[in-house]
Amino acid sequence: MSKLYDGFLWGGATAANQCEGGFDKGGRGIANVDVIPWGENRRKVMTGELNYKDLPADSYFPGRKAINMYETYKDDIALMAEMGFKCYRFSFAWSRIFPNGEGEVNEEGLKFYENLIDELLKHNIEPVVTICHFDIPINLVEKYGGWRNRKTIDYFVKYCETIFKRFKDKVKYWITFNEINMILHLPFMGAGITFNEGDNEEEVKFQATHNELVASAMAVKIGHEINPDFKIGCMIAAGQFYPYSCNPKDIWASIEKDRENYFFIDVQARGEYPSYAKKIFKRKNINLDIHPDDEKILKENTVDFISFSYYSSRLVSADPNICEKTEGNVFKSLRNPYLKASEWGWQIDPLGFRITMNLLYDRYQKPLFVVENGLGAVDTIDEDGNINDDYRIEYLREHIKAMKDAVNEDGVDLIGYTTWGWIDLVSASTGEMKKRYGFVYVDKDNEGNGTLERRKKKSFDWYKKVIASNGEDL
Ligand code: BGP
Repeated sequence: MSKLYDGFLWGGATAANQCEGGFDKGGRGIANVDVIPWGENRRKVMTGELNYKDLPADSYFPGRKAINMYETYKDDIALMAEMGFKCYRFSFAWSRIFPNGEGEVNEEGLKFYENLIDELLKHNIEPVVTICHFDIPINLVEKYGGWRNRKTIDYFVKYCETIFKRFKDKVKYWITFNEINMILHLPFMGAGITFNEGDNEEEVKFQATHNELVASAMAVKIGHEINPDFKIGCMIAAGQFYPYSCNPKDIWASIEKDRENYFFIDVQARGEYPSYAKKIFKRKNINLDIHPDDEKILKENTVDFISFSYYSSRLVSADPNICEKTEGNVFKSLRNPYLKASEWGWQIDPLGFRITMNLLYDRYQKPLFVVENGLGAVDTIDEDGNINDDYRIEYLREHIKAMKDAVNEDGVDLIGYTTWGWIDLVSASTGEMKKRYGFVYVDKDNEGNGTLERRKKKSFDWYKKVIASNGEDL
């Protein structure tokens, strides 16, 4: 039975807005993620179709308190240590460090992350920090329009400089923007964008994208100046698009769909806008404000590694009559008759994981880092108090096998693997607690009721064994 190489970074992942809570504690400012509600309005606010200011007064915002890791991080880190985590991927809440995005830094916020990082290091857990996981201080949204405005680049760079300097000897792995391709699908969540009448919405989204791409490259630049040993990566919501059939029209459709996602990494890993993108902008009359130095900054500051989330492959057809759709990480896909799906309709495809990793590695030839993979499912507690989540174990087992094949059989250079939501947390797409990913159960429901008590699931000991055997004992 094969294992992974010594030093492989096994661990788990979370994001501040989905686990931390404490939105009004420690001097933290309000962010876009605090005004995204649970329920039927969630999607409309995330896409910018509904302005959060027009929400009903009794809306419930699950990210504000989440699972309260702000106060329980020490106990939670002890659970990670018990599982043998080698790394923990988490995000800083930008508005905890710069409450308004501009102006003074909040020392209490920096201190909070310093304490958390020290606690990880005490347990020999390598911190992997996402600088921006879907959040932006609301002041930058209201005053400048979020990432649609170039000014936001400067505030982001200031934020990066502050954290890089503070943690230069404690954090090595940094990820600039989580799932940067989400801007095109959920522009308010991904970039703090709301739309005005008369906007060319595509142009606004691609301008925000350009601003984030430049900001990401600037972060790489100053990060490497502050500590040349930093490893700074990009992050994409990955999952290969398959063609529905061998009809060349389907093949072409799949190439075009993949480019919508590869586009971001093409810029971040190769350092320039791909030629197909320039043609698309021209055809769609998208005119971007690109400053003279931008191209140089992008070219000279490509990422050190490519991180990605993988939950599912995707399927596309050129034939509009083939239209049975399924859900999956916000990306619409046709239903693949060869695959089973999760309770939320996300299709389960471990071989697709190997395929995706190979294609990413072939295309960029840079180290990869799997920073999200997992199964969102409903868990039930038995009469004797156990949670037998065999379905989760099965999902992870098959994906880890595929990942080992990509490394050991195909030669993909892979830094590590962090499962999404190692502890139950608020779902990004639905705001639910019921959609659980964790090895650790958290007592909280969709409406916000519960004791927040933590309870190990069956998968807890299973993952512990996987890590201890370096992926051999599955
Ligand atoms: C990704 C996000 C995460 C996470 C995950 C699972 O899109 O980066 O924040 O939530 O998907 O998705 P969901 O929570 O919608 O099930």
